[in-house]
Amino acid sequence: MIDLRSDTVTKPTEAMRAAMVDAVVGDDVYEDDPTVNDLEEYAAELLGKEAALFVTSGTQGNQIAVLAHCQPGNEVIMEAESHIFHYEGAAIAAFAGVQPRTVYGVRGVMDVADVEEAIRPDDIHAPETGLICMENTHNRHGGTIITPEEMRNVTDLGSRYQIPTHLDGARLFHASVALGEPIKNFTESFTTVQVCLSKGLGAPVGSIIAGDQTFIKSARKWRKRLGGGMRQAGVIAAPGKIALTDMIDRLENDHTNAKRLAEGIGNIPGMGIHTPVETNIILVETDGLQCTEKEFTQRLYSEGVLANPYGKNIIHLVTHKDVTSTQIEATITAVERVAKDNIHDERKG
Ligand code: TLP
Repeated sequence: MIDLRSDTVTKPTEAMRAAMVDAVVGDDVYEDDPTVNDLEEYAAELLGKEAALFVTSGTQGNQIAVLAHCQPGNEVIMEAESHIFHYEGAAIAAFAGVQPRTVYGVRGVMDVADVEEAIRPDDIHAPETGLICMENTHNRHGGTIITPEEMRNVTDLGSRYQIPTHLDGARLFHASVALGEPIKNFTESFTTVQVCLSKGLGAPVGSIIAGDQTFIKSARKWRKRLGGGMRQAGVIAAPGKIALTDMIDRLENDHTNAKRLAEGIGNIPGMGIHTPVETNIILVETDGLQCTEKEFTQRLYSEGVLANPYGKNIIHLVTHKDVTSTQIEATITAVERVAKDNIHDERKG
């Protein structure tokens, strides 16, 4: 099977597996697991923040940020297609007792005037704006990159209004590699940041959240409350460190494969590419076919390719380290076969 559902499906490398076996461990709730401490120190330095915390998942990292920054009754500004809004089971409402205020962004980039408009005035009727969130790269917009400058427009606004800013950087290293800009350029203006070790970087589990010491102290407590205080967590932190030291530069291959895949699929009659490919995510349009996107992915499955339907007439494909360029060509051939059988026939109407 060629698995293009997500870059979460990657298997740990041999080096990661060996590091798991050899990891020196302690009890991380007592903060004495040396492998976890080493990962957190390394990540804090890499992201240009005072401190960092190893958390179980990207979702947990984002939730901890909301919990640590906000009070119940606050409102959180976020992009309308963001992961926090779409895919986290309304956890910000369930756990933090806050409500989302969505702002639609072009390519995932919120217009700073729209964000300013969404900030609540000091009024007895209004919730207080507790946090502004951004996402980079932007998943549902098709792996689009938000430049450090575009992000700074929003974070500067946050500073002016004294509202903290949080970056969901599940795939931030993809943006950094694609633009050839150091990761710190993307993180420095945010109050807090979350990066995933398991999206494209190949680690089996885990994310990092980073910010100042006060935030991390609060985040550590929230992680414990959420049941995320792990004990001999060094066994999973060890591959996480390898994700950060050895697996970032190779993301360029995934971007090259994604561009080739988009080019190949874009040339197939009946198929289109929704958004120009910037990193490792491709949104494929199936409007020109007479099957639904769900039927299309079922047919692709029988051709040996796993993909996720993403919305009306849209399929989501993601390249990653476990997909070779040969498999990219095989995918194009499989898509071509399925499309040919389903092409909209004008004569039949
Ligand atoms: N996204 C997953 C699904 O939940 C959609 C995927 O397969 O892409 N932020 C962003 C931008 C993400 O794309 C994801 C994962 C997360 C946060 C959450 O990370 P996890 O899955 O570790 O909780």
